[in-house]
Amino acid sequence: MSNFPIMMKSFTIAVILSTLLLPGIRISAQESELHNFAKVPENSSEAEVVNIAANLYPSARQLTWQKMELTTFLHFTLNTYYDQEWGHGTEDAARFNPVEFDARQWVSVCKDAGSKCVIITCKHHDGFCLWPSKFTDHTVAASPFMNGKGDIVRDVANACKEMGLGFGVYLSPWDRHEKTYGSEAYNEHFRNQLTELLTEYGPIAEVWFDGACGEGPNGKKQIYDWASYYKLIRKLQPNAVIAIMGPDVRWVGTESGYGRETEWSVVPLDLADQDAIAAGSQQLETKEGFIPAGDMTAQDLGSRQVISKAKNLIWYPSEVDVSIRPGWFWHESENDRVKTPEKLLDIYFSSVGRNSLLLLNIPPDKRGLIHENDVASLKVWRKAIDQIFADNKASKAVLVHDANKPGASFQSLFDKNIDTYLQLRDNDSRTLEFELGSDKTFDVLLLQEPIQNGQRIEKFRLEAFSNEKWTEVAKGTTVGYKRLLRFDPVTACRVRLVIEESRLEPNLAEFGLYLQLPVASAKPGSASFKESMQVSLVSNDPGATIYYSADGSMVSQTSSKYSMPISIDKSTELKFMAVSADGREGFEYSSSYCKAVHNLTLTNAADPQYTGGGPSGLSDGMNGSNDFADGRWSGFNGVPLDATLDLGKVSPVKKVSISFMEATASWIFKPATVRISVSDDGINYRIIKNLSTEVPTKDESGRFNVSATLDEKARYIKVEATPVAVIPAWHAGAGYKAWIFADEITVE
Ligand code: FUL
Repeated sequence: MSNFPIMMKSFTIAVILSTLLLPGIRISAQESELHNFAKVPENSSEAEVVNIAANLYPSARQLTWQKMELTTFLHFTLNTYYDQEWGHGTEDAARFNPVEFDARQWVSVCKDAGSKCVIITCKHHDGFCLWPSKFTDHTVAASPFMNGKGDIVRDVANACKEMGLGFGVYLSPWDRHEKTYGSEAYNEHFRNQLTELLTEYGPIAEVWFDGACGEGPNGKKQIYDWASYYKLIRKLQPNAVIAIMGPDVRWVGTESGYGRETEWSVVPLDLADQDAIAAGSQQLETKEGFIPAGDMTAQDLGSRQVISKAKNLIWYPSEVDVSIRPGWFWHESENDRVKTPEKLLDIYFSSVGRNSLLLLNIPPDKRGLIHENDVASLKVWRKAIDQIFADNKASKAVLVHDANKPGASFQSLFDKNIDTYLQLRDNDSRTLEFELGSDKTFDVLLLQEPIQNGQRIEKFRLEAFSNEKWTEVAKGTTVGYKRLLRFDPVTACRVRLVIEESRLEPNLAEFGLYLQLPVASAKPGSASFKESMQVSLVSNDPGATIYYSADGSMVSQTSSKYSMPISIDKSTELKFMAVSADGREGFEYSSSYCKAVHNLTLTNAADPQYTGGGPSGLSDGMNGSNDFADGRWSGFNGVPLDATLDLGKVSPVKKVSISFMEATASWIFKPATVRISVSDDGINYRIIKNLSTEVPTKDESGRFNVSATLDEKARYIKVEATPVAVIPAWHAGAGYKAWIFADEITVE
């Protein structure tokens, strides 16, 4: 583990989920029905196993699900009002009152973002139901929301229907409120609630079961009767996929938004009871279901090496779930931590572009609306995706390839339809050479396999012909439903795709070459200065025009056009955006330039990664946000903070304050000691505050503010803070140097 600040939350959840996968269940079904499940005969050779894997393909419901590409989660419950992530089950329903609730706003925001299905937390772990369930009192009916007459689930289901989106339900098996939890009666209770949701709200596209399983109100854990839940779902909503703790859709294994580079949809399913597996597979009108086994967080789930040892193989595709904010639920304090459109785009490339479906969480706020910041980020994100994928540079390409094969038509590679595809029957045809017509510039490769016939490609590369030679520009392993690769821009009029390895003959449904959006950047980036400074704006696209604003307003194509370095002599936030010659707008970026409030000197410079904007960052009039990496915080690793402010002349001083960050999970501790002193001559100091803190004994986060009030005159102010000696024994970084993060020193 490095000694840099790191985030640990998703790791914790990953562990919770991965350790809760349960063993199999005995149920029966006809194996002959199954084409997404196969038993591997004993003593099969690797080639035979690979042959079996390459012939598995998704069920109709799995295929429909995969084609959606993007779905959205709505996490909303009493947690939203209690500012927490996991409720205890004891929360008061009287607090639940989304007075501006507008399900149509929720669903239209999701739809505009490109989502094809909305999944709502009908019941989270706290047991509070967003519909008036007849089987518990802990529901919206007991809340002031619409005088107890409301039904959030119904309104969201109706809005989805109206706007043509699928509707899905998250029903947490773990229930910290329900008295019967921990007994067989709870299984009945859970089935009753499932039945309500599956019979009273129209078609259900997805049922999402969480793996988190803790204790109920009486301290007992529940043994879930999964098979009976699956049976019920298959009976009442046969088209619904059952996700995560379910047979149809697999959790990718992290909550980061990033899938595996090599992602196979066929993975081993090795349970002891063969009949149970056969019966439980996610097939057609299958009788019931099965519990997935194994560690979903492993890096390699489906390579030849892994499947050659399998006794059973299943088509079990991956879903990437991630929240647009740090938390799954809305928190006021996270309004400024909504993922940027650029981050969301990176997630898109790394989930949808890695053979997974992206399930993006957009949590409604206390008012009952999706917050403006989330809406704004989603809009720009969607526009970016649409702009990038609007123009396939290969769509007019001529395929230099013998296409006279049964069913072969190279036009099928550009028709955005995986039902039509090219069959690559022999070794010679595994190199597809395209003439693009003229020189084209591109930096994205898109490939899709017709997964209705299975997933086969194991290794490929893309080469471009320029300067009279072929050069490799990208390479990858699996393709599956969709593979997107980004690389440095290439200009060429001929390219070739070489499929180097495949399980049986490969099929290719789509081939695309695209160009990402132009990027603008400032040189230098955010900084603080004493008198004035010059800032240049540049773009990675030499033909792009850069627009900027210096008054905090959003940049558009009516903002100032950049032509020469900008001179800055007061604290300014510059915003800028590049627009390509063909009118494609890049993201808006910003850099802050802060004029030093006071002359500041540091005995130990801040770590180069966390300079707080430069040598005056601790006294530039700008406060750090809740994100230690926002560029405003000054970080000191294992060395004391020793700052001296010079007010220029002896002046009245009433208060001196400084803020520290505490984020022990990221190795950032509050200082062990803090001392503030003042002086008239910079030599003789009078101490006005001196304190020591206790070393934390568990993870802690937040701000730690220190201030001193006085009523005297001084010219120099000194702030000294020492770090804890080493990270304490209970911590993963035990024995390493701790960080101090500080911002901002204010003098009143
Ligand atoms: C986790 C839950 O514990 C979180 O609260 C959230 O619902 C996430 C999608 O799944 O397991």
